[in-house]
Amino acid sequence: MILSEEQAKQWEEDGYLLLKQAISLPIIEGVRQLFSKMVDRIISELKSEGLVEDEGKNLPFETRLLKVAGTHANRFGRSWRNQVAGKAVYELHHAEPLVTAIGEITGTDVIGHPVFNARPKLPNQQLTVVPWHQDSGYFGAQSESALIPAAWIPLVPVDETNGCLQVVAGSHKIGLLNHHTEDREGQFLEILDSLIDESQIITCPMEMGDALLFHNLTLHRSTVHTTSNMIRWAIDIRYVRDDDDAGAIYWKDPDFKWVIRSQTKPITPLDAWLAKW
Ligand SMILES: O=C(O)CCC(=O)C(=O)O
Repeated sequence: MILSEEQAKQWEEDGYLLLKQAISLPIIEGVRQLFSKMVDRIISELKSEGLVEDEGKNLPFETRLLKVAGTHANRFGRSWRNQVAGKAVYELHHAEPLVTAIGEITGTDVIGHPVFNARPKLPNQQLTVVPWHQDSGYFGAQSESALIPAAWIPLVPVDETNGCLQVVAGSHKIGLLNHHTEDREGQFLEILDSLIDESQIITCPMEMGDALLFHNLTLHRSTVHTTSNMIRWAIDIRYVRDDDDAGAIYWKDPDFKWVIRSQTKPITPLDAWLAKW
């Protein structure tokens, strides 16, 4: 077993778990490089439109999109998926000991969920302020009884100044709440702030290599990024307990199952997964 008794109990009772050093740094680096290629494409596009001059080719991943694109970054969206569906993301879903921990949490074969998001969060950017929500708010009511654990993985060190995650401990036990959208830039689904038990809010600073696991009913959000000089990069990925209803957002081919670890089923190869995007 990878998870201690205490960790397993925390998952059950609190609906979240911070796994320290769950992913090796070379795997994290692979994801950073994949996202850097998307930054290259964004900056080339802005350059070809005459919106930027210096492409900042020597700037680090932590600052380039901010320093070169600035507010033009907004038009490329609050999160990316299809644009960055590449080998490094597949490998991240296979990372150890994360996968073993997920298998212990679900108690089944490890099955990948299609929803993942690359999230560049720029300083003081309203577009990427994510309000309180449960992931099942997006997946639909049929996912309420499913187990769809998320792993939120920072690609830079994060804390309360640059928009780390907050969770509400124990909120996975209150069932699926009503979600709505407000007239805000990101148009995220959200719940009423008055439903939050403030005494249970946990702020989660993290290092690179850490993964924050949370249940599909656990309330979470990310706050404003208040530093001025770097991008908070993160990726969130998901798994689903085998044979659970993975929700409205699932592969268009109902027979496709992304098998990540199994004793009895063949493991889905990279090219089969890539073909789904
Ligand atoms: O990364 C963020 O800012 C928000 C992440 C989130 O809400 C999620 O993974 O569901």
